[in-house]
Amino acid sequence: MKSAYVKSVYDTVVQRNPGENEFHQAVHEVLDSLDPVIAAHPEFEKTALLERLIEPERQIIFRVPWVDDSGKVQVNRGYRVQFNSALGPYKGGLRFHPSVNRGIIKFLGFEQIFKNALTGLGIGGGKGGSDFDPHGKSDNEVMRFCQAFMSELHNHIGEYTDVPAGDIGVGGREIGYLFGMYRRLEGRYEAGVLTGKGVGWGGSKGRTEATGYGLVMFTQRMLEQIGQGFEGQRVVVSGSGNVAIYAIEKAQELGAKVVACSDSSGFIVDEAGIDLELLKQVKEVQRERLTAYAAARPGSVYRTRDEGSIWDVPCSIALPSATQNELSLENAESLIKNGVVAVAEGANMPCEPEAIEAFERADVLFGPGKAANAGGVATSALEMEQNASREQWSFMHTTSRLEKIMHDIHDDCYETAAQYGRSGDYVFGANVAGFMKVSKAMIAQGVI
Ligand code: NDP
Ligand code: 2IT
Repeated sequence: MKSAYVKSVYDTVVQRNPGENEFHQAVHEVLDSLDPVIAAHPEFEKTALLERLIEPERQIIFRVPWVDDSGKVQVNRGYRVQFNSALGPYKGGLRFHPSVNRGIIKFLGFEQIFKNALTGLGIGGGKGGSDFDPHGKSDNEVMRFCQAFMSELHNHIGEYTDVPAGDIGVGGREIGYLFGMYRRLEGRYEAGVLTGKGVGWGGSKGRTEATGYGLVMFTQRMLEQIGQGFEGQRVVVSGSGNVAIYAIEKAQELGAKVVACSDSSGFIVDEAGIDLELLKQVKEVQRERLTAYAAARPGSVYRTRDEGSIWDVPCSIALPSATQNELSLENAESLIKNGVVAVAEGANMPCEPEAIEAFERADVLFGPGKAANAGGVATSALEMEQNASREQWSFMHTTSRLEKIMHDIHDDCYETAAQYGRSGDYVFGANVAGFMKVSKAMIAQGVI
């Protein structure tokens, strides 16, 4: 960060948002890319563009009281950060995880501004969630929690204002309960208020698969730049949730062998290649841990987090798809030593800044989350398009639109980086390309 203006904006972020480390980290990375852009555009400083960009338009924090199965009243905290609506209604997922706090929701909302801009689909940036932990809760508890959460959230969302979707801990089941409560409270069928709905009641075919598929499509396009593809590659995917499962599915479809995946307790290594049907059965149907996969799959090995790291499993492509800051410098060095060729982020900000620098130094292709995992939110926008036109597209139609969007995002990032003499730097390309779209709209719309 060389520009005094950019530096002062970053100092303000740290000072005004104490303790929100993930938010500082996400802002730092974007501002770091913006130096040359700010130098070429004095109007940004004049209109306090960066100061406006780093301050959410609105932050809503609310109490969520609900009754557990034993009759005890539980109280969680709910969040919705409506970060930027210059390009369209706020759009972004809801995360239910005990680690959720204001800084985490703000980092996610901030990333979402640029990611959504990159899709070119007219969506602003927002994020929300709660420190509620769905693990070990009964279906009825999850339903009561979702209803309590929506009894406040419904005041702040709508097809033209803010459109939430899933993220960690929020999948099809939760979106169903949330939508049901919204419909009851509002007394009308406003399909476009949430995305990730079930196919058959407003959901889009291909939304479940979209983030993981899009991640692999983006990575495939990066690999083409060096004359490679997924065929014959050895792949490690962290996580075993929505993003990870469909990244594994697409990578396998393109001829790769995926040998490892993880959950928050540990990871499995399956040298024969992950049995996807078994993985789906264990995770999506039984809602079980990966230990259940290892128990059912001869030849696979389970290791706890204390017994090792998934990033020590040799691979040529790594797709971190669990959570933020799950891949450290030490992990990056291990991947590089083992010959990794490409790393692309399925999760939001899974690689620590020092890990990204190490990949760049070692000339490893690196796809940042705000570009590589944009397929989920892009397909959410396609779901909104179908809701508005009362149409239902085929799976083929949606995934071919997704593929074109991912290729366009790749090319936009690649060409933007090249324009500034930073060929191959997708972090720079994604930050600058996303920023230019949002900043142009903000300037055109005046001081708002
Ligand atoms: P899921 O809840 O479906 O799965 C999350 C996976 O990550 C689980 O395997 C979970 O393990 C693991 N995980 C969660 N927290 C931690 C942690 N603190 N340490 C280690 N592992 C952890 O979520 P998604 O697959 O939807 O989301 C994964 C990532 O992708 C997130 O970063 C999310 O923001 C991002 N993302 C999601 C999109 C979507 O459309 N769903 C779109 C774009 C990005 P366990 O079960 O043990 O908790
Ligand atoms: O991080 C993300 O992009 C998501 N969780 C998906 C958001 C969405 O609105 O589909």
